[in-house]
Amino acid sequence: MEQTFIMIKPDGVQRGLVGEIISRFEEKGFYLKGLKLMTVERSFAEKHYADLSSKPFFSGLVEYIISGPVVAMVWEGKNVVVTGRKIIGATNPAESAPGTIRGDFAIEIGRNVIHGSDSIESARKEIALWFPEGIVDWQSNLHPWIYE
Ligand code: DAT
Ligand code: MG
Repeated sequence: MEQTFIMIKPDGVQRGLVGEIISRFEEKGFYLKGLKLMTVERSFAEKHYADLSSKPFFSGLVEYIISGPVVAMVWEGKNVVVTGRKIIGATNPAESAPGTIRGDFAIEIGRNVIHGSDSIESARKEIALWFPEGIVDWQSNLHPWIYE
């Protein structure tokens, strides 16, 4: 089944939003397949955001991501990449709808609490980067209550 990479950024961890964010994905019906709290080095953050390296905000973005621990996760489910982005909300919290994570918990683009893969291909790359050890293989017994 489809998987996505979700990361709670340092502001989300510092602000005590880890449980709330995990709950939103869990309650939706997605399956938690990977989870770890970690700090990342500059070179790692630069690799994660390599596609944005030419942007003027790149160095600030990297400083922010390395400024404290983050929670790296893999979530699984039907259409989890696109639906995960909907749960997260628009990149700029000023435009994120209420009810989305960024819409409910963030104000500025440079403190937008959470990352989610933007395509199946980026999810594949990001999961490989953040979980080189692999992820736990387990199946939820709730499956027939969530899928028809
Ligand atoms: P998203 O995180 O919604 O996938 P993105 O991949 O375009 O957005 O950018 C990655 C992060 O970079 C984003 O979460 C916040 C920051 N960012 C994006 N555009 C920015 C901008 N115009 N000014 C400042 N920071 C920005
Ligand atoms: Mg992105």
